[in-house]
Amino acid sequence: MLTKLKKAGLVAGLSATLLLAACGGDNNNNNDAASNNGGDVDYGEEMNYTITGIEPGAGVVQAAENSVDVYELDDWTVDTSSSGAMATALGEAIKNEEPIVVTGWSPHWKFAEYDLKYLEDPEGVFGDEETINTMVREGLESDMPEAYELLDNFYWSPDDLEEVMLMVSEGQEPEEAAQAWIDENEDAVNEWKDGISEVDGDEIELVYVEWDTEIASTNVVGLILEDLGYDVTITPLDNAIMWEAVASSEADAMVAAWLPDTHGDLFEEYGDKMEDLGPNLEGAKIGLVVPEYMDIGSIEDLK
Ligand code: PBE
Repeated sequence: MLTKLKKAGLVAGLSATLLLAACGGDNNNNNDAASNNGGDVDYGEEMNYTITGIEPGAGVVQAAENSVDVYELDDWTVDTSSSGAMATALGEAIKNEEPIVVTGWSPHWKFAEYDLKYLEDPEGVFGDEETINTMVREGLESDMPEAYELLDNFYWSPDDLEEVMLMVSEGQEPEEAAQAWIDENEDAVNEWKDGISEVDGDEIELVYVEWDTEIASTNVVGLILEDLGYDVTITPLDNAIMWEAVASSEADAMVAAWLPDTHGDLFEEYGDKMEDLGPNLEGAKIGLVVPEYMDIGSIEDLK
C-alpha cells in the first residue's frame, strides 16, 4: 500500500516519513530505485554531485554535510547560499523537470507548491520529528512579565505556520501576511493574550534567522506583542549569533530553536544561559528533499 501511495504522489513530507516509520519499511523505496536502470548515477552527474543547501549556519546544512560522510557520497558537496536561493533553484529545476536535491524542512510552503518527497534516511543523520521552541533571556520573566507570558502561551500548528509562509511565498510582505493570519485567527490569538495586561511602549527585541518558517513566526509574535503595547524590534541574524544574542541577554527572545537535533549543538553551548519555554510548534522535520518525479527514495540511492 505504501509503495502505491508513494507512486501516486499522495503522501509527501512528514507524513511519508511517519508512514514509513510505522510500516518499518525502507525497502520499498530501494526497490523503486533499483527498478530504475541506473538513473541515480545520471542524476549525480546531472546535478554536478551537488546538494543545494541554504545558509551555512543552518543545522540542516550541517546535517547534510554529515550525511555526505555517513553515506559515503564521496563525489558530493553541499552548496551553501540562502533559503531564498534554494527555493529559486528548486522552482527552476521543477519547471525544467531536472533533478535536484535540496536541504529541506517542514513545515514549509514548498510542500504545498510542489510535489516533493523526503529521501529516506536509514542512518538517521537528520534525526526524527522535532519541535520548535521559544527561548527567552534570563530575567525576562521578572523584567517583562507580560511579554514572558505571551511568549509562553504562543503555540500553533504546522498548518497555521504554513498559511503565513504561503502568503509570503506568494509575494505578500511578511508583516502583512502575519497580520492577515492574526485577523483570521482571533480565537487563537485571544487565547494567547488572555489575561495579559497591556504595557506602555516597553522595548523588546526578538531575534530570528531569515528562514521562511522563522520569518513567519517571528512576525506573528512581534505583531501580537505590539498589540499588547510593546515597542518591538525584530532582528535577523545568523543562526549561532541568534543563540548567542539571547544567551548574553542582548536580545530578549527567539521563537526559532529547532530541537533536539537541528540546533542541538547550539543548545548545548548556550541552553543553560537562557530559559526554554518549550515548544511553540510540534511536528517539524528536516531532511534531503527531491521532486516526486525523481526515481530515488533514499539518501543511499545517491551513491
Ligand atoms: N531550518 C529552518 C533551520 C531551522 C529552521 C531547518 C532551515 C536550520 O536548519 O537550522
